[in-house]
Amino acid sequence: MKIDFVTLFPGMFPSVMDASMMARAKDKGLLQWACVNPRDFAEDKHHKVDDRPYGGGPGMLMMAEPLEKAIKSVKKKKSRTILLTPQGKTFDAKTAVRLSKEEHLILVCGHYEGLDERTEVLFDEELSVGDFVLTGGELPAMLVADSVARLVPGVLKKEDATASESFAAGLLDFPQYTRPRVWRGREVPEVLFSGDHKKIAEWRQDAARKATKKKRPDLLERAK
Ligand code: 4G0
Repeated sequence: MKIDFVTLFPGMFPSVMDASMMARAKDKGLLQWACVNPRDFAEDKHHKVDDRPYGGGPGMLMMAEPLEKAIKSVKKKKSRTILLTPQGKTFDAKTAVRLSKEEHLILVCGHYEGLDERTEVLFDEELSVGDFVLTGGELPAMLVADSVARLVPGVLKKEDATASESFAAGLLDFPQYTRPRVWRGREVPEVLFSGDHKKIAEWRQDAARKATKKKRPDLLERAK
């Protein structure tokens, strides 16, 4: 998969996109990424990318022209172009699975008070990572990239991949424990030492259901 970020702040990306899992995906040749800056496509001498809203009001808007040129410079036949905006559909595990099957994502990061409304024709879809406003779409874009990249076949070790499906299936993961066997007087559940894999699997399924009911009852409601 290739991911192009359209952003006025390309300096924000390497620390996240070249760390940990993303680095692994890149090293294995499963993921490439790059940034394209609309400012490089602004044709006036000040490289202007924002302007004041017609009709008045506070703040600035991103101009259509530099954004369109930046997107066009990376767009291919099979690209999917996505705007990160508080006005988009909420991103979730199911969306991540769908996007992980694309060969090229163009993630467009808005800034200021938003974009000229007419730029909507540039996007295949609009996504939000939650009902709150940030100073820019960069963090949402990297969040989407991380969540999608770990689902690209070969990026995760196989066992982990199934864990992610459990969220898509509407349940939290089962609780897990590592050494020491007792911590602050709290013991690891006895069944996990039984060596009985069938019993352990049953315990985990039940524990996942209980954890979901306690921490995220809304997920169980939605599954009905
Ligand atoms: C476009 C996404 C981009 C429009 C982006 C703001 C939160 C999210 C931006 C606006 C963002 C999110 C209309 C304020 C940049 N903030 N929740 N900020 N408007 O995914």
